[in-house]
Amino acid sequence: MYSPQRRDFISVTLGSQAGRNYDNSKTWRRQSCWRKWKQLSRLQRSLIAFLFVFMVFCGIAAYPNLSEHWQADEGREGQLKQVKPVVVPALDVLSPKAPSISQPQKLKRPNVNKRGPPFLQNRLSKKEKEETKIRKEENEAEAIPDDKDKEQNNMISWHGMEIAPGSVTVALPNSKQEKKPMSHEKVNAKETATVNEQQKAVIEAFQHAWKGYKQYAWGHDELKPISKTYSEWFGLGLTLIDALDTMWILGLKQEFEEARKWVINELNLGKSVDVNLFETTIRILGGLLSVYNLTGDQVFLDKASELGDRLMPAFNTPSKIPYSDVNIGRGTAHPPRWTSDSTVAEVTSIQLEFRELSRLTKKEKYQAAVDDVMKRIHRLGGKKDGLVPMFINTNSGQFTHLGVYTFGARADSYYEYLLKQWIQGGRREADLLEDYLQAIEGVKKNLIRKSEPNKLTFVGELSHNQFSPKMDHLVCFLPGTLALGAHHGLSADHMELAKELIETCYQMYAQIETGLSPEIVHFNLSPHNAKDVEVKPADRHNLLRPETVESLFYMYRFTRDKKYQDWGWEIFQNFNKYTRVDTGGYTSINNVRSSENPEPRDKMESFFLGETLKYFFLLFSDEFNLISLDKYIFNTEAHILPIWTT
Ligand code: DMJ
Repeated sequence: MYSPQRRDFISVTLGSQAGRNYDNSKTWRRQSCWRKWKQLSRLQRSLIAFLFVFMVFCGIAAYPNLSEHWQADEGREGQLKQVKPVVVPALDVLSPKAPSISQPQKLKRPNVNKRGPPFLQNRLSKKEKEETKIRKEENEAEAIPDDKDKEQNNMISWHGMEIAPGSVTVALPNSKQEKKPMSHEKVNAKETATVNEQQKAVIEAFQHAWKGYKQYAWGHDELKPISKTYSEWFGLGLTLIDALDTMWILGLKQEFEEARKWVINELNLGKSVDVNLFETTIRILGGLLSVYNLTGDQVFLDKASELGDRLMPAFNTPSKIPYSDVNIGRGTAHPPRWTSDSTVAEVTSIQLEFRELSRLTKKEKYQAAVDDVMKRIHRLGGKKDGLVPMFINTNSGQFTHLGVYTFGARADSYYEYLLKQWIQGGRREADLLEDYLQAIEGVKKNLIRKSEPNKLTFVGELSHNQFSPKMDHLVCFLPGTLALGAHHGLSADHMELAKELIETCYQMYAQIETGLSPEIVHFNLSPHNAKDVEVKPADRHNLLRPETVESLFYMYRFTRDKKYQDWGWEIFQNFNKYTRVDTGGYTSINNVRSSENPEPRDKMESFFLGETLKYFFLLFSDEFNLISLDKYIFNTEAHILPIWTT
């Protein structure tokens, strides 16, 4: 409340003004000010005069800084006005140098709004501080984006969630850079993005496949599109989970939401069922981790964490080399009935996922288990120039069936995961790199040949020193992996080999009647034969596999040579021509050599949605930061995991 005295003062003042006709004229204001000035004491007038002079002085001193600041602001505004808004919904990633109009508002969102585990957010902000420090020390000429650029790289999805951090890789290696901690950049996603005609065709294909799955196989492992039913492998909704991150990337909001609800309400990881450790890890654990990393939605990390725990009994073996099978409900594990061997590719292609699970949960046990497998294999005898046999015994921990070497089934992703673990871990784990480099020298020395008459470079197999010109379609992951290694600073020779091999993989489609590759080809080594590629009757099937499309994606990203997109488009059209089922879904086929009757097998593998269509979508994109290969790696099932920065 006011005191009575104060109230009087106010009422007198107001009363004198209220009694006037207030016209706000300059004359009235001038007269009133002058009268007030004269009413002041000499001391009051001197004080006011002094303050006035002081303020004028300060104003003159501050002028140069202010004017710079204003000029800078004007410049930024000018820049923002030039950016065109984008129109088509799909998740996309901005180039660090291409801010959108909406971004500055997003920057103001406080950190607390970030979804994702609190420890991750804390680490991020610490990391950002460290980076600022490191950046200040770095030479400006390294052209690292400034903090504003970094902030503009926050990734916002169409759910309004900020995407959990990726990390950064690096400008490529000189030894000085190798030793520095890698800086962390967040990535920005537009809520909308341009999607070109080819990408739209991929979205349509996905929706067609999803339509069949939803109608006839919802919540089951695989769609049988011809018989309009499903098949069960583990009973864990394999296709649905494999497809989650693809839907996210393609911007299929409604489908994603429905699938997410199924994961929350229906996915039962406690059921008593024997699952294959490798397949469950790459498809389900990898799928859950990927979509968690893209969305920051805790539900996916919780499920991943539960699954990780349920898979851990597989490592309870005398050698610590895991069994192939685990009952996730009962917590028991065992090898296949007929042997105590595990497949080398299987026990060495679960590492990216278990390591990432440790990072996210801060529980070391997952990473410790899989790192132990790699260490043992690193030390093991029985390799040939870095090439590994296909089997390893879970009791002795030794390789078995020595003398047979392939880059195809049962060994393939061992090589892929050597490189990708090295990249995932920030390119520090020297043993992984050493094993990878040795293996690539080993493949060059022992398995690479050229076919006749067209001199296609291919990767054959070795069985007890006998060379076989047999190449699985699975081997077509290799050009992509070689290119990825070269991008991360390994020898330029790797890129040259990658270019030769991707040409061969493309020819495995182009030289076949349906334009689709068989599962296995035999290359011709005789100068008297007319054709490079031969297909045995038992190998004529096509399972909608991704490897060639995967490698085309890497090759296009790194070379920007449009021919890789063109080859991919041809293959995509042939999938549509020969494997699309009218009532929904796509089917694997038995005979790629018959365009008249390719013989549908009535099965849509989960990797068609998880991998093949995802790689097509990314291949056709010219947004080179859409899932940047400097920030993410793909697991062997095309699930997206961040490259670590610490
Ligand atoms: C997928 O499950 C994975 O890509 C795996 O590495 C190999 N087989 C299929 C795809 O062909």
